[in-house]
Amino acid sequence: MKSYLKWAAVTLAAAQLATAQTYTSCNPTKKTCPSDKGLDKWEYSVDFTESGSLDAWNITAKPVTQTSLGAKFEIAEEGEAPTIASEWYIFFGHVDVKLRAANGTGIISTYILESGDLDEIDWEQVSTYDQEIQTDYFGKGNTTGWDRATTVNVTNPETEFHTYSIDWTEERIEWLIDGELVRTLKYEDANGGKDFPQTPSLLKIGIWAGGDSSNSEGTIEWAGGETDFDDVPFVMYVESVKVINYNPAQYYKYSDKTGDYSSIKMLNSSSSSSLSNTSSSSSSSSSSGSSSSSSSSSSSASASASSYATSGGSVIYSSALVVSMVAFAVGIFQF
Ligand SMILES: *[C@@H]1O[C@H](CO)[C@@H](O)[C@H](O)[C@H]1NC(C)=O
Ligand SMILES: *[C@@H]1O[C@H](CO)[C@@H](O)[C@H](O)[C@H]1NC(C)=O
Ligand SMILES: *[C@@H]1O[C@H](CO)[C@@H](O)[C@H](O)[C@H]1NC(C)=O
Ligand SMILES: *[C@@H]1O[C@H](CO)[C@@H](O)[C@H](O)[C@H]1NC(C)=O
Ligand SMILES: *[C@@H]1O[C@H](CO)[C@@H](O)[C@H](O)[C@H]1NC(C)=O
Ligand SMILES: CC(=O)N[C@H]1CO[C@H](CO)[C@@H](O)[C@@H]1O
Repeated sequence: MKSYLKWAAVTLAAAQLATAQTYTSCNPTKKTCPSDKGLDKWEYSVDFTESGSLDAWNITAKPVTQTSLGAKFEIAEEGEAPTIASEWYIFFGHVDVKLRAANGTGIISTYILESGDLDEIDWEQVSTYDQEIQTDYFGKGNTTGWDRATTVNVTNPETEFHTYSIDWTEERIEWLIDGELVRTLKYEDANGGKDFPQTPSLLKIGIWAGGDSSNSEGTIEWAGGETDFDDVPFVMYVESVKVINYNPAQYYKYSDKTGDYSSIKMLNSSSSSSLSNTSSSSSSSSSSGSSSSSSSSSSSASASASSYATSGGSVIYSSALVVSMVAFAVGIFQF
């Protein structure tokens, strides 16, 4: 319920957002963007207790290291906000992240799904509150309103590993802890569907200091007080990640600027012949109806592939960008 406060911080920092971890380099509801690179298989999993397991991830802010307890996200001094991101997008799916949150005051252990047009689904553990975690979501970067976040009880999240899950279909989002359902958001309950997260999303995992004294008062309050950097290190461990992509494809293309899931085309570029008639056989058991959005087009597949390769264009300073940053707020502290 308090998480709206954090957005206040960001406006101030807008000028610094170019280095944000959580930004959109191109918002497909505002202009034509390169396609998103998809996870083109049903299932992906990684065990971060194994050496080399971080290699397939984009470490967008250091330090993140591989250890016997899993991927270690360590804040050892003010300004650090270690973060990793997947190199692919998923389009509805199931995510399990087994993690042990950081302790301290004002340290946020988080993972989010986030799309190019700033749809977002969050888990956020605020270290100040030792037996809780928050769920949250945003649709197309809309941060107005007061009722998106919820707080959920969880036993000892900072000393025990728990599996925090998101199960995401075009009908509803479920948040689960160790397999137990703790929240359901229906499509129609998110501003009539308009603000329901529904576009291909990256997975981002990280920690940051919401209680950094340079943050706004509102952010520090949300984080439960100022972080005392004499207490470092603040450490989150992520043991494993398991992802099911309900609509596997090599590329996702926004066919218009609505940001509606039905506008997303799923493309496989390598074998264009096998594309057009795949009628989304993605055995999406829990995402009935997804096939309606699966019209793939072989002719545009290779074009989208090459445009993706040349992606990485300039950052757009949209208001949505400003907004999105905060779920993670990472880049603010990098100066
Ligand atoms: C890794 O992250 C950086 C910074 O956010 C981004 O520019 C780059 O495109 C990402 N690489 C991949 C493969 O996603
Ligand atoms: C977290 O740190 C605070 C202050 O240092 C301490 O009082 C508390 O017991 C710690 N909680 C856990 C779960 O380790
Ligand atoms: C943003 O969210 C608020 C609260 O749910 C809603 O009233 C408003 O219409 C939304 N704005 C847009 C542009 O969707
Ligand atoms: C969550 O924990 C608080 C404090 O222990 C307790 O009062 C509340 O009833 C719990 N809520 C649920 C849903 O278990
Ligand atoms: C793309 O290829 C993957 C892997 O073969 C397959 O699972 C998926 O259904 C295909 N998607 C489309 C839209 O053709
Ligand atoms: C069985 C089937 O759906 N065939 C279609 C495959 O795609 C081509 C081109 O879009 C259609 O013409 C076929 O009808």
